[in-house]
Amino acid sequence: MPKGSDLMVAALENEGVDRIFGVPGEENLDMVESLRNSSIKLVLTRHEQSAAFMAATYGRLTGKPGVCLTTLGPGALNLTTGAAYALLGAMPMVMITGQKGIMKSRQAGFQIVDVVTAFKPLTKMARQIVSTATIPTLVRDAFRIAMEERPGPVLLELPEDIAGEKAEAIAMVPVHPIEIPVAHRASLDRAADMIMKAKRPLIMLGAAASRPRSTAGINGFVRRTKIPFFTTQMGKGTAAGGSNLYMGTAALSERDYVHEAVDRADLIIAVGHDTIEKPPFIMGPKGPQVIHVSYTPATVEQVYFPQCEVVGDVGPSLELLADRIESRLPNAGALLSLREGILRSISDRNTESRFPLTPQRIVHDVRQVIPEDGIIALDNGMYKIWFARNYRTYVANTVLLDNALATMGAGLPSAMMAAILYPQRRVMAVCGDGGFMMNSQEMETAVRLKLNLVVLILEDSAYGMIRWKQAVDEFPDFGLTFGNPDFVKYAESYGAKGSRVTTADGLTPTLEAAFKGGGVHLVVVPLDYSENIRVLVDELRAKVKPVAEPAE
Ligand SMILES: Cc1ncc(C[n+]2csc(CCOP(=O)(O)OP(=O)(O)O)c2C)c(N)n1
Ligand SMILES: [Mg+2]
Repeated sequence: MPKGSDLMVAALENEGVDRIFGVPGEENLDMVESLRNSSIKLVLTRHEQSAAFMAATYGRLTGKPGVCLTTLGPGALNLTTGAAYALLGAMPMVMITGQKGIMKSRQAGFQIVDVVTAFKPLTKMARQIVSTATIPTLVRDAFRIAMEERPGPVLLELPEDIAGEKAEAIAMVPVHPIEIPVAHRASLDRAADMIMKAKRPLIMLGAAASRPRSTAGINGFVRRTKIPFFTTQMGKGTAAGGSNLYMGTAALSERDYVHEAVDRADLIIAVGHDTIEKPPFIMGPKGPQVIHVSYTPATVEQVYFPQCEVVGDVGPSLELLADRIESRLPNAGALLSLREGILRSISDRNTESRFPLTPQRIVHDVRQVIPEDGIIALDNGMYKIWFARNYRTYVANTVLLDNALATMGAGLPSAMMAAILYPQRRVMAVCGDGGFMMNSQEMETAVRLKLNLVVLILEDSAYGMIRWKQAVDEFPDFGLTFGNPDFVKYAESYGAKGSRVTTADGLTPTLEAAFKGGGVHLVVVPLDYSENIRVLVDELRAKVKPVAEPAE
């Protein structure tokens, strides 16, 4: 006779789950035993937060929910940041948490937190399982909800006594594919009409354009219409950045070089834009008109209020749109003349031999050692803006960055997930010295899993991004610097390798050697953030004049 946890694990197998990330507690012991007898691997992490970051990244990269497991109270609460990461980032994830028995309790209130209520605002669905009979349907429903557009996290709480209870052998609910409807003909006609009338059209690729299912149709649309495109930070790579239609990435909201094109455009076709991202441009009364093309309708914001919406499965809908307008766009390339100037300004001084290295040089050197399909996963810090702006991408989802919750601490776990999924590709985590230390304990997990992974740490002994904002706002330099461990010894203490870059020309060969050597290799490089003010404040203020009146 099966017990509740056996049904739970059978339901997860029915969904095709191959790994569960987490830290069990005593309330999960039936579940752990059922996992031992299953095809699913239990991957222990050293903090629940990183289990959630890994599961969310699994969802982001595969389109299928990643699964994580924790105990009740303290373990479950450690998932909150990961849940928010998946919710804002639209990453499908299923969290399974334990709980004390619900039929009788001999431990009074010990460790009990109302986890389901705590996770309501952080999930698409949060439910306690109260009977073994409902396990197959609840699990099926949880996976469907996590995967449905807009994807996100769900939580199932499995109390200890339900997990251990003898149960009837209940049949699982078979899984079948679901196609997303294609956009309505009327909306496609309206959008086609606007695009054909546009004098200076521009395409923008946003976060939802990076869904694994989206990417093929988007490339075709760009190629067939020949309209130049730019990307948001999370839309990087969806169409090849090496193409002669790439105009740049909007890492700032206005007045960067790419905005020279945005401000001159009279129409922006925003593909997959999700307003959880820091705005890639600011709509105003006089700026360009916007067509929103995505799986779900636009969220209207002060800075984003499209005049036309094409809602449906993005790839096939764009194919139908391209059918209507291909070869009928005399003005398609109107903004292309700006391309060379924008890209030249962005790559300015990127081979400068200064030590400590400049952010531009670091981005340049990293690109040298990462093949087109190689993956970099960024943590959050000042360097994210430089990578978003300067790093050219050729393949979708090869820059994993979080411009949604923008939490520190996810860089290493998300890189680890990418290294597990794509063992044949080069994978690198890029972390600040602040963000790395928020989940650095996972170096042990990476070594234990025998991953091939390079972890690049950018050392400025500060929470550099906040220190920069402090300076821009003309506050005195205060309260944002710290000391670091000896990162090389720190890596070695985990059984990983460690190297320190000590010259301007040392980064590329050190990274190359780290990849060639295999295993987990931490590389620490000191960087000089004085470029933040020189480029992102002084230079842009002086050189980039807004064309349209900025919105209030
Ligand atoms: C969990 C979390 N805490 C605080 C912040 C606010 N924050 C954003 S960037 C940053 C500094 C990051 O420092 P570091 O990782 O060293 O990167 P740097 O900017 O120095 O390159 C801070 C504190 C955040 N985004 N996430
Ligand atoms: Mg730092």
